[in-house]
Amino acid sequence: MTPTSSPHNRSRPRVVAALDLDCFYASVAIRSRPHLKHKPVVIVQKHLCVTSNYVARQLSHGAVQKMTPVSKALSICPDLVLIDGSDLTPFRSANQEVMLVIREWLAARVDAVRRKLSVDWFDCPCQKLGFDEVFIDMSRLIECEIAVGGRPWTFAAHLFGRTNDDMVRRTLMVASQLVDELRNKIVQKTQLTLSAGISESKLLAKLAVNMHKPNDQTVFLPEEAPQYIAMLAPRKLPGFGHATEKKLQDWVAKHPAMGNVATACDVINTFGGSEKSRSVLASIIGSNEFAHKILALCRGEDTSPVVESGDAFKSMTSMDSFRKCCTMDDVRAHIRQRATDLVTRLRKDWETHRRRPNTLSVGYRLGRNGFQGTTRLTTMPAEITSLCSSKGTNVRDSAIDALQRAVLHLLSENAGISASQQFDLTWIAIGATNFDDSRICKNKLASTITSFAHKQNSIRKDCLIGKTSKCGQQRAIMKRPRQAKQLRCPICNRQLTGNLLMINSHVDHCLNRGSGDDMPKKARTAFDTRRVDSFFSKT
Ligand code: TTP
Ligand code: MG
Repeated sequence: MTPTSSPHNRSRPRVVAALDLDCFYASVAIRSRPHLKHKPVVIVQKHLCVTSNYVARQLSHGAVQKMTPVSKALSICPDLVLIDGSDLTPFRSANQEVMLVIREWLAARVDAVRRKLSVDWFDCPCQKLGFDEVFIDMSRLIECEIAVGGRPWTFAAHLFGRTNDDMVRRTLMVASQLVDELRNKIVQKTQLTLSAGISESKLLAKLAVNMHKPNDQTVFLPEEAPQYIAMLAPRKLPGFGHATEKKLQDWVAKHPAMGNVATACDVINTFGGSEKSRSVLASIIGSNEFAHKILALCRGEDTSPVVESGDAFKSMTSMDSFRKCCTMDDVRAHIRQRATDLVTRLRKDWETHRRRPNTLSVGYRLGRNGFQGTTRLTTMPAEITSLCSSKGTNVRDSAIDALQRAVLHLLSENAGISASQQFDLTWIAIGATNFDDSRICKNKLASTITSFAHKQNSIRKDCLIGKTSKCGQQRAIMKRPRQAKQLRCPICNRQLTGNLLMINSHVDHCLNRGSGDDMPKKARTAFDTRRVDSFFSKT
């Protein structure tokens, strides 16, 4: 078992719990409509049932699983109850409720053992993954619980795998008892059920969470995990996404003599044998670092830490896609809806966290350009941030107006969306990111990055001059965008450096991978053939 890196006890086994709420959107919707509890219910976004409750999943005449098209779901079960899930507000709030219960419960447990053992306060890092999943690093807590003693020698979970190591067994046993208590607490406080996986790493905990669903939990005893993982299809591994699978399959189809990628073991045999084959893998998937991660995953190795993600979202995005949007009236109406949503959330966020975003991101897609979208960043206009942190309905409307203007301007500058042009807008995403503490925000705003529109103008101007004179070329170099400091990608939340062109190109790349913290999963999957690839890159 992997030891933790605590300076106090280097041999302490590591314990990670993965929690996943059951049929999350459906549970939240049914909670406020208790008469639907025993009926088959689906949550609909566009023409898709993004989730279904377990009554619908267990129908005797055919299951309605999540991600079933509505027409197909209705043909399976004409009595199905359809609930519109386009407004994510209730799901977002439910996520916050659950996180609060988890934090309070962990704090109470830590406080109890700390007093008994007279040790300093410590935190149990919690890492959120989307709206309904969270990893908790319980290593230190379990170590203290064992030191306090008095817990029964029984597992409170289904068991998978085996171990001969008594320390590992005892540690995961106590962890299963604690996670069971935590799950009961969450159900009692929120009426939402959840499932859990408990093991030594995020990888194994995440595999375990789906083994007994709903409302149950599984301990993955890790001794033979590599052998188990070797037989899995690589796509089953969290972190190994559809796009990676496709690239590898395409490559082996062209090079059948080189091996295959049907199982994790095949991936290791094909690409893990030598430096040369590893670099082939890196060239197929486009990154050395990622190739290394893929091979480690296939071997069942995962030492990635649970990174505390905080309760405040690092970025907020409001997005929608449409079949047809070719007139300025339609564009304005769509932008207004997204702007209203984002401003409402920014105002709520101000009330709770007293922070303001420095950066506005605008994503768009023109035509049926596959899943490719483009995102542009610009400084969040000071008018919007100050209106979002002031009280009053008029103020709110003014903030929406200002945001709508800023987005329209950016779309006209970058995507040629204007009354004089023909266009076919099929997706839009308006986001706020790069949040600052309000006090720092005042000074930093407008100075950290230069307005994207301004940059575009100066770059265009410089290019023209550069074409005509040597002196102009020199000027173009002189006038390159300044280095942007401390800018966060609104999608993957990484700290970015470089000029705005580089940053925008990173965001485009990221968007097409789709790893946004705050992006609903459907949107992520829609734009991202490699969504799950970002599982580990988030850590
Ligand atoms: P999941 O945890 O994948 O699904 P779930 O919680 O509904 O069901 P399970 O009991 O199997 O965990 O996703 C969480 C929520 O995210 C889900 O309720 C609806 C939403 N979602 C999307 O919007 N799009 C998607 O593609 C998926 C998979 C989920
Ligand atoms: Mg779930």
